[in-house]
Amino acid sequence: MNKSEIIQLLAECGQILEISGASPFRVRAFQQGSRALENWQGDLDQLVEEDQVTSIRGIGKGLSSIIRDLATSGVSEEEAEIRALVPESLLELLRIPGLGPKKVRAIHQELGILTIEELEAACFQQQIRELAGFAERTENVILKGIKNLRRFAGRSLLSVSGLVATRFLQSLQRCPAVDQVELAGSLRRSRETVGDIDLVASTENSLLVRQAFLATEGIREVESEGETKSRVQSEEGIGVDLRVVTPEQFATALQHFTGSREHNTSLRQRARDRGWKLNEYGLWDAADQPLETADEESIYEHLELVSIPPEQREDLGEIERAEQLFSDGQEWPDLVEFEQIQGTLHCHSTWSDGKATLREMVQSAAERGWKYYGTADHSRTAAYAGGLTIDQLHQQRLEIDQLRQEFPELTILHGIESDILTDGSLDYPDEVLAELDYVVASVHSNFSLARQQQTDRIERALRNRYTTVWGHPTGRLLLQRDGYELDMVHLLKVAAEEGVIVELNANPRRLDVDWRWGRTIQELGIDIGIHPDAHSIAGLDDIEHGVGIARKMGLSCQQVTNTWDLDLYIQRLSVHREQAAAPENRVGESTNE
Ligand code: DGT
Ligand code: CA
Ligand code: CA
Ligand code: ZN
Repeated sequence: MNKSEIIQLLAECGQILEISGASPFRVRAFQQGSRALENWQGDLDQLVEEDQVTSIRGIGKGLSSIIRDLATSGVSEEEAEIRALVPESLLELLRIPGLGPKKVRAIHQELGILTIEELEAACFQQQIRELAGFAERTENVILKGIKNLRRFAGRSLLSVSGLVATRFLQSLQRCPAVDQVELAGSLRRSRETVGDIDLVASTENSLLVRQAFLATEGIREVESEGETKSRVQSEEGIGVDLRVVTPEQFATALQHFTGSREHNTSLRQRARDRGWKLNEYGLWDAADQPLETADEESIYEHLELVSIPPEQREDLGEIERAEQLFSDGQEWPDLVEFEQIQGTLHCHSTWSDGKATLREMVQSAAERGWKYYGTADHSRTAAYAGGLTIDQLHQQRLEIDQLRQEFPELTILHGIESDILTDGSLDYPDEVLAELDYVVASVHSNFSLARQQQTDRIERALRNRYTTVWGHPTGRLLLQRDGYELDMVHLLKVAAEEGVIVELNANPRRLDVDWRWGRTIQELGIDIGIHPDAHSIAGLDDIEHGVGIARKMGLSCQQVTNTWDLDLYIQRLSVHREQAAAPENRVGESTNE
């Protein structure tokens, strides 16, 4: 058993013990042990061999023998005993947001509930609200959680599947028999969640390619294998499809397996209208003669279309657009690219709930060669996240003054992520907000307000002259919860009118605002900011996911503020304030002309 499996297993043991009512001391030993192993960087197998597992801080004798057994034989007597303490199906209940081990224990003990289906029935019968520590509200939360669990089952985040895909891609790229290999499917189209990973490879020797694929690290199960098609389940629980084709078929296969299904249907219809035939194996004209398809571009060109970027292939009008561009002799306009990013706003630090200090974050921004970096910790109402008092905000300013001297090449901007309070006001008085370089206004509470109320609340915040950016507009958490109810079209119009930048939150759990609003955003001339909402140095890397979604929105670098040069960027941050001071200058249009 490998390290990540053991980490997972120890954490599960902690949960089982807690459900079973074991001593908090024992529960904590497993929780801490799991975390300790996760934070420890090193070769576990070697440590086990040398019988040095207790040298990891936070792992005692008891745990170390479990870890040793698991690492060497994959089984542990003690682990099996712990597993036997509670029915296995109770662990499934933990996947429902808001249900921790303590609640699951109560539900099981009081009502004898074992499965998600039984829990759902108990909610409908209003039995849960009768339990001590539960309320009517809990029933609704559980029901919604169950619904989401079913709806999202089997999909994974762009970030997770991206990592898994890279692992398989690299192992194929290292195989000398591979001619070309590419990512396809929803991941190549930069969808916000992914059902399974699709890879397409070309070769003259499919056996060697299949062997390389199956030799990739981290395969839980081989579901099928064959000359052209193989499918495995990765240890992360993600399916990986590999198609192996001949070099001549590569372009049409890649096009086909990139999809989307709907895009392909329209494209095939276009071929059929000419009496041609298009499928994953090639393109044939009316006389059944194969047409040259060396790359994807040539497929589109034969069909009198300009080549459409993969992110745009969703059958949402892109084929009509490609036809128009082709007949006008133009190309698909350039979409924003990661290399164009010059900095960002909306990053946290240990001043609030971040894991890295402000200095470490700034250092990393400087090392990335960024031109500007904005820190935006939580505001005072967000007590759960260590929100800053006015006093702390002033102290933070002193540290920033110091860092500005140390990092003269980087423009450090002092901002705040202000909670939008229930009545739509921001979290500090105007004179405090006025001292800041910018304000990201975000909703972090009262998610369940009625649609009109929520819309009014956010509108009020967007109309506040100190609001520079509308942070994670819908508040959704992918695969967990939907966003709050709001009138998006209306609020986007308000943002446009007020000159507020709309955030594309690049945290892979958010990717919010949703890319489907791309067209409306462009029509309204809204400027987007791709912000990582980073709580650690690694979190800054999330910008790349945001860029993928921005490309899916169809945005060019002109529409993404944090690709702009420093001067223009700084000017942009004060547009709302200045406009409010001089209403006759209202723009509401992009200022990047
Ligand atoms: P996913 O995996 O649910 O996130 O979404 P996709 O788009 O990756 O879907 P997937 O993995 O089923 O198939 C990858 C692409 O292959 C899909 O976008 C279009 C193409 N494809 C696969 N099976 C079919 C099919 O039965 N009919 C058509 N027209 N296209 C297919
Ligand atoms: Ca797929
Ligand atoms: Ca697939
Ligand atoms: Zn936030």
